[in-house]
Amino acid sequence: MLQDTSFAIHPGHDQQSRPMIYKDIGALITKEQSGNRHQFTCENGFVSTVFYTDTIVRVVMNPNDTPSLTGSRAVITETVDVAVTEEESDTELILKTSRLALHITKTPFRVTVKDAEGYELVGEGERGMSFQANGVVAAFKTMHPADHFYGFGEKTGHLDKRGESYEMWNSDVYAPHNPETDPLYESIPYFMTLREGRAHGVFFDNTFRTTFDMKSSEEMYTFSAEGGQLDYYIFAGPDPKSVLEQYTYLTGRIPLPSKWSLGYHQSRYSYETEEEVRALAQQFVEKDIPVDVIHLDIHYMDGYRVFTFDKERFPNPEKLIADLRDMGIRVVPIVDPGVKKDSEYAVYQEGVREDHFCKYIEGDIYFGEVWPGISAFPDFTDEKVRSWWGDQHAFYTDIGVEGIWNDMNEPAVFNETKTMDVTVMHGNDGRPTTHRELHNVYGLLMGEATYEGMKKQLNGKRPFLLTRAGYAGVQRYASVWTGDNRSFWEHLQMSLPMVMNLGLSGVAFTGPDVGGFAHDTNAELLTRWTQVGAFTPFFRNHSAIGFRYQEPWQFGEKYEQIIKKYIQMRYQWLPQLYSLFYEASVTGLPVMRPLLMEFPHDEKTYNLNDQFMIGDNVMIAPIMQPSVTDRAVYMPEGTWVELATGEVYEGGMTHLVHAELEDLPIFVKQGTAFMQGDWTSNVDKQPQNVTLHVVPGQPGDTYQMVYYDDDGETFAYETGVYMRLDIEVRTTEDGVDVRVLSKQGAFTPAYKAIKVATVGQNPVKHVMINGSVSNEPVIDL
Ligand code: MIG
Repeated sequence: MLQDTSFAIHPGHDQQSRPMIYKDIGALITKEQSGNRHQFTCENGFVSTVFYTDTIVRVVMNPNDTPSLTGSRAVITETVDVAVTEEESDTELILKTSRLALHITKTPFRVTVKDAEGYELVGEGERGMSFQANGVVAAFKTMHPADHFYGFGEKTGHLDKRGESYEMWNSDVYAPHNPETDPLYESIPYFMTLREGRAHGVFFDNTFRTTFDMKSSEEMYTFSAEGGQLDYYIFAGPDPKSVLEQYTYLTGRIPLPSKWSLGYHQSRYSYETEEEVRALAQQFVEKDIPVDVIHLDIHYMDGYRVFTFDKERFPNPEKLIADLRDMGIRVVPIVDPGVKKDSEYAVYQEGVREDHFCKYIEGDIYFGEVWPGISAFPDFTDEKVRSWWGDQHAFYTDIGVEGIWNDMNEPAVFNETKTMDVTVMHGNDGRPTTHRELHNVYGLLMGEATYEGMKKQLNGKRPFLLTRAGYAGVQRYASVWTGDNRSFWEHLQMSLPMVMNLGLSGVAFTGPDVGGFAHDTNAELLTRWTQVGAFTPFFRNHSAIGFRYQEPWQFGEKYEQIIKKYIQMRYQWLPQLYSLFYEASVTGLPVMRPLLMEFPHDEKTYNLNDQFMIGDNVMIAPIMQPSVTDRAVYMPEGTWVELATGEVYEGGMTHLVHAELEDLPIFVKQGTAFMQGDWTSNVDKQPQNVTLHVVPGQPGDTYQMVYYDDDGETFAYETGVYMRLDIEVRTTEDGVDVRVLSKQGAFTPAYKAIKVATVGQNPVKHVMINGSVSNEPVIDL
């Protein structure tokens, strides 16, 4: 029939396969300047450059209009006054700060970013800023033979991303998580390049679906987006740590977490009744296995309606929460964004009446199917909705909840596309636009709503938020777990580079489901995974419905004892970990680090996937294969002491290290020190004794560290109620010399002194504390 109508000669018929052509920005025509901002009009579009600091520059290209510099959901920092000098010739323009130089050629318009010494960071050559008629914007950048790429948030595969390409589109991916599975739940369009020991960073602040291609060419890498502006920031470095400090200066750092959130978390999809939760808690107490948090997955709700409890399964949640709290355990319930379409359900009623749900442009609410059935989705892109949603959490905080777990916030929807219709219109705080543009920030803004709401309700206590989806800046509100992995050894292995790259992307508080979520775990895997989990920033055992239960005691006495030992070890290390979390909250540096962060000049570390650092001096080399009790460990520069055996290893080479199932190889660099506390009981998490363990090195070795402590749960530290010790440890001819260089803050811990002990086989005749020798050395507080 169609042949008979004009449809037969529809103009779009042959358009599908037409290749899209990139249009180059073309030659520079005119330029203007106002303050930190330079504005360029080119043949085919417009470019702005803005210096944020002397080490951060923003470049924005808009094909159609003068670039807009507002509206970012990731960036929280304004520009500062930066001294910029300008040199111009017929062919070139150079804009320079003390640390960065933009070399701009005029015909064609190309921007190459160098450091002050003229070393190229991000270069453009034959191709530069480009776009397509369909709205795609793209940057083509020179790839150097020695470039290695890191970051990109939550990605599978190895640490070094050279030779890979990635997409950013928050996606609910149940279980596969193969090396090629991409994208996952988080979109962090940021990476760091490491080239011969020197590092710089690039943040592509575009919330559309973006692509990063370090694979298709050896000469060039590209990043592109389906729409919006080509809007990116370059961070000068010059080393991995300064790059991350610069990136997190722009997008924010983690809030200092409560101590309890750094303890062990037990979860299951789901502990289905109050009795089950009580019995679970009781088991931990009886077995004397420390646990700080039990998570409640979706079964606690009444028909999966958020902000409700199922009255049969959980008849008295307030009492449950209070009783668990007396046992030293907090309850963290899950909250999904989908609100059940049910005209008798208060949250839905209010959402409709007050216009809080995402809608099509024509005014109809968008409905999608998730756990509760047909559901509406709050429009977190509007402040009024964020504050409404935040307020709803009084439902939980009123009965003693201090932490929330956000799931399904990509948002995940049970349909072909796995998410909301991209034509849905968001309010976006007065700048309405489609879900296609804002999809990747939905989870971030739900996190903001939840965190800020809880913070208001908790009377000065620190909220804990765990999220699955996010965008750059998510670290300001939430810790991130890496979603639905499986109980495979391969997933244990892959979790290390994934968590390390998240850390390099500003998200310091992360971890995978220990033991694996889907699939049946087994005794050995759970044991080895718990050893790693004891040192990942977020430490939660979680498993899926229909698969084996995997609490610490599920595989018999032998395994239970080993698992218990490592959960306890987590608590012994808490003083050290807490100090590192403090550092992360101040500098953005992750707690768990790839070796390249500490040894950026050592190329052997550039793609070292199966070892990691805790801070700058502790290295962990876990066993992540079945039946294996020996492994190769690469020791970077220095001399390393294995904690359990006292064995000393020379750096700059690989050693074979033995580790039975009960052993986790932990090495500390000689000439450094670390802090541990006595683990006491489940209820009282404040350490009674804290010990500074000094690992003597060569005479003259000096090491500086920060020890931080406070009440662990309130914001009192913001008004000075904390204790920060800057400690220097020096190895002398016949001993060690420990000095407190400074003590700050008004917090007085329960322990009155810090013991000082030495580790390893170097004979130590005496320990000096602040200049005097002592037989029982302590740092008095
Ligand atoms: O796909 O709430 O990633 O941790 O247990 C099911 C049930 C939805 C996905 C989460 C998982 C959680 C599960 N959720």
